[in-house]
Amino acid sequence: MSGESQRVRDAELVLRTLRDGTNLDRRSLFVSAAAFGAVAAAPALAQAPATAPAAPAAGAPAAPPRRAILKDDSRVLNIGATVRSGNYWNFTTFMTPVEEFYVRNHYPTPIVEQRPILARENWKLKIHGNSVDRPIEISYNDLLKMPSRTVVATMECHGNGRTLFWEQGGFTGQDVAGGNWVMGAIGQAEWQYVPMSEIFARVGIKPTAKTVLFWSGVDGNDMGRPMPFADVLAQQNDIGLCFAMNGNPLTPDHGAPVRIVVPGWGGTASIKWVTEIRVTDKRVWCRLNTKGEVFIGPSYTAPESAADDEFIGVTQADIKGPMVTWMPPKSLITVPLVIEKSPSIPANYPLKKGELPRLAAGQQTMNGYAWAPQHGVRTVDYRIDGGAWQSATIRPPNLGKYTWVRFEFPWNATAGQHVIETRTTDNAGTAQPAEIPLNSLGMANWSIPKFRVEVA
Ligand SMILES: Nc1nc2c(c(=O)[nH]1)N[C@H]1C(S)=C(S)[C@@H](COP(=O)(O)O)O[C@H]1N2
Ligand SMILES: [Mo]
Repeated sequence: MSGESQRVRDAELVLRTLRDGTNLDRRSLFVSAAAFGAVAAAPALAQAPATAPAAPAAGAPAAPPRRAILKDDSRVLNIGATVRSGNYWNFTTFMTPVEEFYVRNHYPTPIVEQRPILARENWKLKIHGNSVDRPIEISYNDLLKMPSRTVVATMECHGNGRTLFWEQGGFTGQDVAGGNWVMGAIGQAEWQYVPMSEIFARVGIKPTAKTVLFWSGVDGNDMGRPMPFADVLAQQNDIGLCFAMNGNPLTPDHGAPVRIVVPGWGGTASIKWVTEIRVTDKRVWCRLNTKGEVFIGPSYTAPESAADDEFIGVTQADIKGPMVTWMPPKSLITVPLVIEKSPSIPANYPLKKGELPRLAAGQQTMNGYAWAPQHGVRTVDYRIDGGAWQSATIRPPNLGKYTWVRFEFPWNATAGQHVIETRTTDNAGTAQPAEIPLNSLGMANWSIPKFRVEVA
């Protein structure tokens, strides 16, 4: 089957699944594995007590400071002022509820009261550039009138798994800098979007097109990212202007009213609060593709720029390494990773520094997630205490290459400490490696994760 017909088939399956409930109804995609009748003896994790907030100082209470992220912190992991990770050890559902979805902001979530352009009735998107035949400006209502599609896809920050450099890669906080996401900067949602193919047909693209610049400029004046036109064209039905997540309008934290979604690429390509798309015959450099979200290290070579390239807020000297693109194959089991060597530990992490998660002895089912959005998941393997690799069972549904799959395997846990490793192999035959070379921003660590547990 050709890639295109496979994709159309996947899209039809998703639509049938979500709209008509032919195979599964929408609700079933959000219920836990146990409710599907899978073996229910999931390991019980010891829960650390929540840290009590500091008591307010005596006197009249000050007005609460403006929150940088609006969603409720009770269901996400607070790893920094503008960053929330997912509590992946609690994940059970195929789709990630929006309230449990990670948020990665370079600046505080912009709110309508401060940025009126984000109100649906004010929002405008400019589509222009020297490789566009008929520049247009469209409103939110114009966008909703255009043909849209849905895709069920993971969204993952490139920095997800940075923790593995510190905990098992032998690197320090000096070698690798950035937020300690652990493994929760990933979620899966149904994204509804107007595909770029519609936009391109409407404005007309000249053969000179080299770059598509997706630009916000609302949360911060350097927030936007160029994508090679050829890469957008190759996925022109899958990349688009997204206005709904899991069937509801986007929330402010996730880019309301409209964001870009680039399925399969690291989250940084999926520009939130988008206001402008520019198609140009120049290569374009800005913070995110020069020094912000790039591979910097001895095994990577920085790309070279040409004399007529365009620079937005950066210079040639800022080009430090190749930009991040597709997310590689990865896997996890729903057990919190032991954190003992990382430079920091998230305040509301369920384990203290160096503490191992505790499981009950006996026969149980271990659950996990695997994804490989460039080619799709072929197999998932696991091993215990460095023993032989064995096949995990992949649980349906699997809605195509952009979706993650849940997997499980039985384990008869005996008392003592154990190490569980998981490994995804994708449909191109690429398997997660034991280690990956250093990159100082800690991007895309896809090495085999080691989950240490204590069985009592
Ligand atoms: N305008 C804007 N878009 C942005 C960002 C941002 O800070 N500002 N962060 C990017 C990064 S690095 C990621 S990983 C994703 C996160 O999307 P989410 O917060 O909806 O999960 O948004 C991307 N789009
Ligand atoms: Mo990101």
